[in-house]
Amino acid sequence: MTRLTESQALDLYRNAPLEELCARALAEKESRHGKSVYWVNNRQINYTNICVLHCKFCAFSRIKKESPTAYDWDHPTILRKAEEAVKQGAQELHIVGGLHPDHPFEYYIDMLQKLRRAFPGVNLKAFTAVEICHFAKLSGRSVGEILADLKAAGLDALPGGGAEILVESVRTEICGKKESAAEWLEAHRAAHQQGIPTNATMLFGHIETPEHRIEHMARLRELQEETHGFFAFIPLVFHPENNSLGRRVSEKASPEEILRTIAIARLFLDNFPHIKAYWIQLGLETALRALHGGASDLDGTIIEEKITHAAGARTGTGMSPERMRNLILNEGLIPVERNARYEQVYLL
Ligand code: V47
Ligand code: SF4
Repeated sequence: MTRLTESQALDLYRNAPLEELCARALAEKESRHGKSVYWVNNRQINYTNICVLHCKFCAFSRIKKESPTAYDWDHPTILRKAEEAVKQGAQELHIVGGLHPDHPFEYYIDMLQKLRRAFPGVNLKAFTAVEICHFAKLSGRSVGEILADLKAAGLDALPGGGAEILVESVRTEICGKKESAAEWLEAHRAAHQQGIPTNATMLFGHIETPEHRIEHMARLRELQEETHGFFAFIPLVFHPENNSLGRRVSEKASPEEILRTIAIARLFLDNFPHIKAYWIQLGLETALRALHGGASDLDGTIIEEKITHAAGARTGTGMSPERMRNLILNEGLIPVERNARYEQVYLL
């Protein structure tokens, strides 16, 4: 397939009939992955909701440590949650949280070292680019040094959060104090250069336009061309409850809009191995439809999730591995269990 230009992608996004768009994206997905659909037995650990920022779309964070709903799990609590997951066969711990004002960088190194020592076989997919930049600022060190120390402590991969929309005008509107688009991309470039694979998200369905979404994907495609360090692209559906942006945008993206976004991502991001249908945010029904329209990954069993649920997600959280496998089989597709590094898991 010849590479889509931004204007061709925009034209397809706006004008192609949904069925045709999905069929084209499915053909592209099948040419790489056949009938396989990847999933992971995982747990999210959102270790604190205390955050120095106040992004307008975020219902999860608390600025004041004294707030009755603020929390900051200590290391024994984090280890207990990890242990519960590992006992259930988890291959990945997805660890992200707010930008805590006080914890020194050593606190996070200590967290990873304890987890690595206790659970040598589990992948640690931890800290978004925004957290990495926060650690760098707090400790007065470079992003590269921070990543090297985290890798030595056991980090396997970075999750894709914090990207939002990688267009400065939109970023200023929705999360003006957050790292810039260039800083987010630079942190991922630095991770890839050190052999740390990462994912990339896109928060859509708020004030951004289709042009912004394509520009976002274009910046990712460009970086991927240079580093080949991204595994998956994950469209995140803006949830409007309990956050100030939701007062301006009260409707969630429709299933059609979601399916179009997944399909365009598959076609435009031709150098990304995986497009993820994150069922927690898409809703299970739409996530399963997306498997027939370009998506190759369903994310995981999750167990616990706080960020989207604070903003009104109704999808529940825990899903058993058996249900995950059966859902994929029922779609006529082949479930492939993976870890955070997309290595296939063979259960003995
Ligand atoms: O960074 C915050 C987003 C992200 C809202 O890398 C919201 O495998 C919707 O990054 N509505 C966290 N989204 C989730 C995330 C993620 C999820 C699954 C897999 C991976 C991966 C990464 O959630 C945040 C932010 O962009 N978010 N508030 C909201 N109201
Ligand atoms: Fe803090 Fe992340 Fe929420 Fe922004 S999205 S306020 S950085 S927890």
